[in-house]
Amino acid sequence: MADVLVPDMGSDDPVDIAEILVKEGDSVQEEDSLVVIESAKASLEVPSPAAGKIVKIHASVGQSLKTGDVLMTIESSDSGSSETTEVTDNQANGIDSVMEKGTEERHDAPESASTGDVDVLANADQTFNIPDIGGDAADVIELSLKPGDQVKKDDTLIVLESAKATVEVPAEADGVLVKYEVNVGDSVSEGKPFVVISVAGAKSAPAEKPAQQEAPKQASAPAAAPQQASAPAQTAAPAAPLNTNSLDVNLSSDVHAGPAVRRLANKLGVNLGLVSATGPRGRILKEDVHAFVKSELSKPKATGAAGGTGLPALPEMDFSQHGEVEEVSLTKIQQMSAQNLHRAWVNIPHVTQFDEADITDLENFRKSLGEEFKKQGVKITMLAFMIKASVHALKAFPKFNASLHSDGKTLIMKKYYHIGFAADTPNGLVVPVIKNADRLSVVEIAQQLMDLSAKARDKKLGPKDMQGGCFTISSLGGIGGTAFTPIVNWPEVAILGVSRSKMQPVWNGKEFTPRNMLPLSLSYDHRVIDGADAARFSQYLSKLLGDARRMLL
Ligand code: CAO
Repeated sequence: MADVLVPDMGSDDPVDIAEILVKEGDSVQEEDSLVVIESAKASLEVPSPAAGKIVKIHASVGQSLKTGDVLMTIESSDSGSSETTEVTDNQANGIDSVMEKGTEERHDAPESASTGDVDVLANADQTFNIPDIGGDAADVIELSLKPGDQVKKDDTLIVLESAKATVEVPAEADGVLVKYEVNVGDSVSEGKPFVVISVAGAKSAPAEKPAQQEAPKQASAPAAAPQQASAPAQTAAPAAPLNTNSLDVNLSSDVHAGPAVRRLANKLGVNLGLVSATGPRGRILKEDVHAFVKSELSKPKATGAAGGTGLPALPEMDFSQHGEVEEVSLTKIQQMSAQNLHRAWVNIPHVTQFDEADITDLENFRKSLGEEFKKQGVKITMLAFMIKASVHALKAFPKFNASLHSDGKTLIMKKYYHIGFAADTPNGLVVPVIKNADRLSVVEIAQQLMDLSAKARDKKLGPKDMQGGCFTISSLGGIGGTAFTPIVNWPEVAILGVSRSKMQPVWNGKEFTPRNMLPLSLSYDHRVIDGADAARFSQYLSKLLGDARRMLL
């Protein structure tokens, strides 16, 4: 038996049980998430210390507990082990370290510099690094302050989100924020410099430039191409890719709120950007979210607007008056997909271009490879060829490998070719990304398709597996259907839907011949791509699939 305890979250404050992800009697694997706990500064999924069965759950949702309190008891499936093991914070992704270790991480602090006369007590720029975040990389989901802001020790500087936790990184000293070294959307890990603070009262040589001078200079300089390229992550329109880690960014990238508040807002469907903050430094408190909901509910329904968004409201329905019903919770992935798809749908003017490709020869070729590669454990599917062909089409039509800047005036043209594919899993839809598909052979792509699909089904995809996509393929060919209208996976500008191929009579100028025709449905962002571009792109793709030798050209 092993007791799972509340890990040290870096302070003596109680933590709330936000979610219990298992029930008594459930079998779990080592590292499966058991409970989500939240403090004022972080939320964390507590992992299982071992494979086994949940014998007893001692905590309930909403309960406040302290470090060391027992959350649940697990019977380890390792029957050889009879000792009682206590699961403690060392398995909880190092959150305690995040909170405590920061003070050891100060770098580049200038040594005390003597002027020859007297030491001058003045502000000095110090660069601070990302503290221990439990080994994994995490995404920057919020820059909580801006250059020129006064910083008090323990003020939140940035918010990070990894696969398992959301963490606010606090300031270690008072001062003035000079600049951030990272952007929202960046993936960071321990040791990466992330902020420069002009620390109050630090000793500095008088020759050193006042920290504040640097920020305005940067701001007024014309933006160079690389700076523009990183801009959308911070300021882009509120639509989001189908990954499981972007919810907070897109709900509220410009607001100042802790993980608990974000989670509450998420649960209530509140856009934090619309909530008035009453906390220090414009920080949104839970009370603010509740007040916002209350005020929205008290608004006369006649306005017909949902949450002040201008969208028509969908009324609450009581289906039980018509017959028996059952309420089933959506999985986390389903909830996030729903948010992301909805955002993309309402923000992007979609058009879908339908086409078909004659894959008779390609399919025969693919089948001829079957046995040979089966021995090597690789199944070469049509999707692998589609990915390869898409890379060629993106090269020929670079606008399809772009993202629209939030200013609506600039396209960010990508010089890399990362292709996502929609994968249907028992927990919902995910989009793993095959990186640098242009450098991979069809066989290597097929191998990665197998590996990433297996990871998706086993819930083993990390944030990195789903980030950075340029273009997505959603293949329903294995299931059926003739055509569909996929939703663009923002910030991409196009997505290719593939339906089931079938033998059809095709007129070759003299007679009808049986050909294997593959239906293609290309949805695109009409702000970026014109209908004529889409028709040309589809035709190009269709020709490539019709004669795969063209991919050698
Ligand atoms: N036409 C005819 N048959 C097809 C086909 C097509 N377009 N695509 C696949 N098939 C066949 C395959 O050849 C395979 O047959 P065999 O087993 O006889 O070889 C069978 O269908 C199953 O293929 P698959 O689905 O296992 O393999 P895949 O590479 O085509 O797809 C994956 C992999 C992960 C994309 C798929 O399993 C999946 O999850 N699809 C659903 C995606 C989805 O939900 N999209 C909607 C998102 S909302 O926009």
